[in-house]
Amino acid sequence: MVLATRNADKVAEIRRILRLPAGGLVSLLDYPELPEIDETGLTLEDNALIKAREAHRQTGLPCLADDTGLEVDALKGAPGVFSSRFAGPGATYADNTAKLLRAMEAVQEKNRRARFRCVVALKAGKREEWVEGNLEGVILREARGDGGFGYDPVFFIPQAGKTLAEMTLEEKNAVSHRGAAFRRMAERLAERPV
Ligand code: ITT
Repeated sequence: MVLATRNADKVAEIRRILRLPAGGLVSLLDYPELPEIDETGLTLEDNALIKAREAHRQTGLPCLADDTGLEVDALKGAPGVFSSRFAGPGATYADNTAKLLRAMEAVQEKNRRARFRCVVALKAGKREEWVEGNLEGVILREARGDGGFGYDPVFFIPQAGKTLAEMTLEEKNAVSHRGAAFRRMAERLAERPV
């Protein structure tokens, strides 16, 4: 199976979620010659399917894709499907997080709820399926911790008393949107292999 992503942070997490050995997960990082996939969809489901279909077309192999968005209630669900480009094309994780904190400066504590939503799509021959995993949390006013990636340093989990960036990889995977979604997809594949 090919994981249709070039995000090395996602690959590292997914490898551990699926308990695969080092080098045991092939991704588009292993196919540098293939062109970038345009994420033209308006929903996470659309973009996950676009990535899985296109990688399947390019490689001929069964493909899985992950599309993830941070939905902030006070921003009416933004950045959502635009999470990777919130601060513009080519934005870094730090640029996006800084823009998020600025946009939320005037938002009171009780209104800072947000969630990560991760959609994982499968494309194998004619077969197309997708599953979802969610994680609820609160956006802090400043970054805490240096683990994880993306918006993790400002995403606080009240039940854990930590941000995702203050968790170990195992702790994050046990509670995360991506952990839930990939475990669901692994169950589907165990019931009905490709
Ligand atoms: P691929 O499309 O190649 O998979 P990407 O980084 O563009 O890589 P997405 O389109 O799913 O992936 O963008 C989601 C963005 O949301 C990502 O760039 C991060 O900024 C953020 N993100 C995704 N998962 C996250 C996580 O577990 N924790 C924190 N931020 C995350």
